[in-house]
Amino acid sequence: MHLLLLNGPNLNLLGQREPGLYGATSLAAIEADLVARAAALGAELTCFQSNHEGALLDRIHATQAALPGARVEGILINAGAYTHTSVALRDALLAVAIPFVELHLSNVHAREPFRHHSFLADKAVGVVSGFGPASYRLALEGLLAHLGALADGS
Ligand code: CA2
Repeated sequence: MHLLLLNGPNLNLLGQREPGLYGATSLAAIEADLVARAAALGAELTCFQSNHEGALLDRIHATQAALPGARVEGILINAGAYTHTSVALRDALLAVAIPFVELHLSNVHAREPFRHHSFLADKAVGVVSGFGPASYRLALEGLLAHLGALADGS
């Protein structure tokens, strides 16, 4: 089972700025924790972060390459601000037709109205928002439960 974790703009700053809002844990620490948790659950997780919309699209497209290890069965995505703006990201995720979970560190519904809309949420398996770094773990568990249920035919 291969999974992909995507992080969007500014999430490389985690742990360095605004700890009151986004926590004190770095993205590298979140990624390392999630890779280990995924391995313990029998999945191989690849991580990718970019501040550029096109780079995120290219990484999603790369899951379709005919290279060993390119294909992934599921995607975890914290698209950051692109969640609320990017039709292109929505189209890329729909084009590859890989089940994905949208996640956020903060509770976007407790924040400004412009964060209440997501261009991804209605196409996601599910959305996790508001649990800080634990959102990543909960999203991983949810995605694996979904993929496991698909494999079982239930
Ligand atoms: O809560 C989340 O995970 C968000 O995806 C974070 C985005 C925000 O635009 C979304 O509405 C919700 C912002 C990421 C900014 O990341 C920073 C990390 C540390 C310091 C400053 C920004």
